[in-house]
Amino acid sequence: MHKFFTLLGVIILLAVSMTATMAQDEIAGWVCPAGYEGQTLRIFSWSTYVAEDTIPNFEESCGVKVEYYEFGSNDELMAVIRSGIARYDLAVPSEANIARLTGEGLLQPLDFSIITNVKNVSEKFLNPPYDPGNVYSVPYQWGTAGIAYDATIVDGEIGSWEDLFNYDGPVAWIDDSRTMLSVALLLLGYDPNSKNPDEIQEAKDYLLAHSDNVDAIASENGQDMLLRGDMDVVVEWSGDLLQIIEDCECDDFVYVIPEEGTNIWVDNMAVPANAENPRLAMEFINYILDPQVGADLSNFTSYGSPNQAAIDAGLIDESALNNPGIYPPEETLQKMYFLLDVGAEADQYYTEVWNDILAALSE
Ligand code: N2P
Repeated sequence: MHKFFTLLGVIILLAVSMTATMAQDEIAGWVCPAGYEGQTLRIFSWSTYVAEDTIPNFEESCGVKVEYYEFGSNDELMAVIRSGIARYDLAVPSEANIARLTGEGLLQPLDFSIITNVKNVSEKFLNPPYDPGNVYSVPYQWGTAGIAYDATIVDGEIGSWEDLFNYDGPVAWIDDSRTMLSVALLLLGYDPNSKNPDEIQEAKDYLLAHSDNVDAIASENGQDMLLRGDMDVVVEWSGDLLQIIEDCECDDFVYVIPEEGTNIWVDNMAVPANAENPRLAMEFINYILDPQVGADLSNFTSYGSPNQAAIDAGLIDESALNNPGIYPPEETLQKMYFLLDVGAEADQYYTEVWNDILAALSE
C-alpha cells in the first residue's frame, strides 16, 4: 500500500513537472532567430507602455540593442513621422493615424513570413477598417480615454464629462486633438467623427467655454500630476491611470469611464517606410505577439490585450480580466466610439483647431 502510494506520488509528481515543463516551453516559447547579433532597433512609442523586462528580454534573446524613444501624443507622432527627420524602425500609432500614414505612403507592408504569431491575435482585432487585411499594422494594445480624480480632495463624485467640465478645482486634459474634440462633439449631439468644419468649430468653442478649470494639457502624464497632487481631476488613457491606482494600493484615486461614453482605441505596431532595420522590427512585432510576452506586457501596463491565445491560456491576470476599467462590460462598450479616419482635409482641420485651443489656453 505504502509503496503503491509512493510510486503513485512519484508518477503524479513526474507528470505534473513534465506538464509544467511543457507548459513552460509552450509559454516561454519565443526564441530569436540567429543573425541579428549586434544590430539596433529604434522604437517610437508611448511612455509606460512596456513591462520592465519586455525590452531587455528581446535584447538578450536577439543580442541586439533597442533604443526606445517616446512621444506624448498621436499629434506629435504624426508630425515627427511626416517630417522624416528621425528614422524609426517601429512606431505605435492609434488606428485613425494608421490610415493617415498609410494614405501618405509613410508605412511599409509587414512581412508575415516573420510575423507568424499573428495567429494569436483575436479575430475581433484583425482586418480592421483602418487597415484592411492588416497590410501595414497589427494591434499592440487597446484601451479607452477616461477620467481619474483624487477622492481625498474632490467633494462628491465625478462620473461624467459634464462633471469634469463643471468641476471647481484644477483639471488636466489629455493632449490629443481628436479625443478632446470628440468629447465636445458628443456632448453637442454631433458625430464624434464629424468632418463638418462648423461642427468642429463649435466643438472648439465648447471646449474653450469649459476650460476655466484647466490648469494643464497633459502629454499623457496626467497620472503623474494627479499623483503629485498638482491636479484634482485628469483626463488620461485608461491603463496609465489604472497603473497608479494599482501601485498606490490605496483608495485615493478613482477611475471613471464617463457616463456619456468615450473613445475606445487600438494602438498598432507599424514599420515606417524609411525604417533602417525593418527586418528586426518584424521580429520584434512577432515577439510582442507571443502569448507570454503579450500577457506580461498587458499585465504590467493595465491595457487590454488583443492576444486571444494569451487570454485562452490563462496568462492574463484574472484581476485584470475582471476589471471593468480594462475590459469594460458590453453595456459600457455600447456607448464607446472609435475615432475613424476622417480624411486628410478634416484631419488637418482637427489639428489646426486643437493648436488654436492650445494657444488660447496658454495665454
Ligand atoms: C500609454 C498610452 C496609450 C496610448 N501610456 C493611447 N493611445
